[in-house]
Parts: sequence; C-alpha cells; structure tokens
Amino acid sequence: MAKLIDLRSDTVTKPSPEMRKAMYEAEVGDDVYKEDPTVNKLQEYVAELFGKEASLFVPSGVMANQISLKVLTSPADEIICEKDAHIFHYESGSPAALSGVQLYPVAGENGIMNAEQIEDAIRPKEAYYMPRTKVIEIENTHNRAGGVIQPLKNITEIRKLADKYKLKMHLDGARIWNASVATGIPIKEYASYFDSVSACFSKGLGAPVGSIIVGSKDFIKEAFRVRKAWGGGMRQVGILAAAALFAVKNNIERLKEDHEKARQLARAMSEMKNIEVNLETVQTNIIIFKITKIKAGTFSKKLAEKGVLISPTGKNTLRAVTHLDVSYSDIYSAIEKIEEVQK
Ligand code: TLP
Repeated sequence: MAKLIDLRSDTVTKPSPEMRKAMYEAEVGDDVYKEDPTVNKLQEYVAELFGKEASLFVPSGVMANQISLKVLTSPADEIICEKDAHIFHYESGSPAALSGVQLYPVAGENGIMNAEQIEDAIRPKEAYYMPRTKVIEIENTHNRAGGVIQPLKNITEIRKLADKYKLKMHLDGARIWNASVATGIPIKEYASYFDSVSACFSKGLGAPVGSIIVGSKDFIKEAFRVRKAWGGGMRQVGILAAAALFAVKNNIERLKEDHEKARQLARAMSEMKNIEVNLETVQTNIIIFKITKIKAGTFSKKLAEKGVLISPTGKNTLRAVTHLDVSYSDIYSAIEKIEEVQK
C-alpha cells in the first residue's frame, strides 16, 4: 500500500533514527529525587532558551497548561482566554475540575485579542458577587485560528494591562517555536511578557512525547509539587528528555520548511473551486479551510481512501498540518488528491 500522508496534526511524527539513538544512550536517574542528569540538562537548557530562572519537564501540553493555571490561581478565580483557546476547547474541562476556576472566553479576530477587549472582561475589584480575574492566557501560535502568530504589539499592550490590574499572564506556547522561527523574534522575547509558559516538544519538533513549563524559581518549585500530586513524577524519564533535548537542539530552524509547505498547500487549495482558505491566517504550519460542496466528514473520509488524512474541525471546516514527516512530494501528491475529492 502507498504511504499514508498524515496531515491530521504535527503530533503524529515518529522519532528519527538519530533521536532514537540519543534516547538509547541517555543517562538516567530517578527524577522524583531530581537525579536524572538528562532531565536536569533539558530543564537548564530550556530555561536558558526562554530567559527564565527554571523549567519543569512534564508529559503533555495539557498537563503543562493545567499545572501552570493551578499554580497561578485559587478556586473561584477567573481566567481570560480567547474563545478558540486550546484550554477552553480541548482540555476536557480541566480548569474547572482540577483548579476550581472558570474561563472567560473573549472573541478575538483570528484568535487575536486586543488589550481593549481584555480590559472589558476584567471584573471590577469591588464586585464581590463576581469571580475574581486572576490570569490572562494567550496561545501562540493559535491552533484553532490556523497557526496564527500573536503580534508582539498586542502582547506588550496586554502585559501593560496585566500589570495595571495586577494580573498574571500564562502563555500556551505549544508551538512558540513556530512563532519564533516565522517572525525572527527570539523565544526569550516572547517569554519575557509572561509569568509562565508551556511549550511542547511533541508537536513540530518531532519528539514522541513531552512538554515543559517555564517560569521563576518559586513558580517552578510549586509546579513541581503539583506535578507530583497529579501523578506526574516520572522516575527514569531521561530517555524521554533526551528526545526533547535532541528536538530542541536540532529541529527548531527546520520548522521554516513546514511553514513553506503549508503555504504551498494552502495556495493550491485556495485555487480549488469548492475550497475556501483565508491565506492571511496561514502564517505557520496549520491550515484551517472550508469545504463548500460536501460535508467535512465526507470529504475527509473520501480523502482517507486515497491515502491522505486530514481532520474535520466542524461541519464544513477541516485542519491540515505540515510537519517533519511530510515531504514536498507528499505535499504535491496531497494537492492532487484534494483536487480530485473536492470536485
Ligand atoms: N493540540 C492537539 C489537539 O489537542 C488539538 C493538536 O493536534 O494540535 N496547546 C495547544 C495550542 C495545542 O495545540 C495542544 C495539542 C496542546 C496545548 C496540548 O498538548 P498535548 O496534546 O501534548 O497534551
């Protein structure tokens, strides 16, 4: 059977032989005792890369976000996020279940909120009958908006607002690497506006598993406690940290190639009769598009029969994601198959 071209997510990548070698050779120790040398190396390396005091390796992006929110809030607090935020749609209601907090989703434009909108959502201090606003959460790049990059101007204005109202800021930076590579803005600069940052090795960087939380020493000390309480103490996890370290050292710059592939695919799709793509939102490795003639589910099923996997995200919308296991020839072949199925 011909090779499947899997564009469902950048999470589907398999570790390369070089990455597997790094995993095989990893020095390990018990990380619950903080004695895994590879984990410690990874945490130091990433803290430095993000310009923060400390970092903590965790199993997943969801856990990275949820531990961060737990540390930043108290029960009955409120977190302002964008209406299409991952923490709102795809984290199983965890803010309520794990931290006893609620989310206040704000409708941004293509995933981007401005300071004015956020200011309107901040609860007045004297309103004892309202929840207490505690955190502003921003996703960069914004997944459901199509890999859109948050403009630095907005981030700086939102930080000023957060300082004015004494609020904390959390960055869901699952794909912060993509934003940095696309804009040339260093990861450190993005991170500097936030109290806590989560980032994933298991997306475009190609590691099989693993995410990280970055912040101040005190913040990470508390995050370490919460990770253990939630069953995330991982013992000889250097085997996985080695994959993450390999990913972060070798696979950031090459994300540019994924972005170029996404642009080529999106451009070709935008010329097809029954597909609509807003090319302005195709800034990194994600394409959200609309199919006008048939239902998204039918489209993706027919396409799968031809060996191309793309996930529906709504009745008429789908998401295609490029990553390091998709070659240029896969993209050209996907374009042909999509053209045939959309007719
Ligand atoms: N996103 C997944 C799905 O959950 C949608 C994907 O395929 O893109 N933040 C952002 C912005 C994410 O996109 C994701 C994963 C996460 C957090 C959670 O990461 P994991 O899946 O490692 O828990």
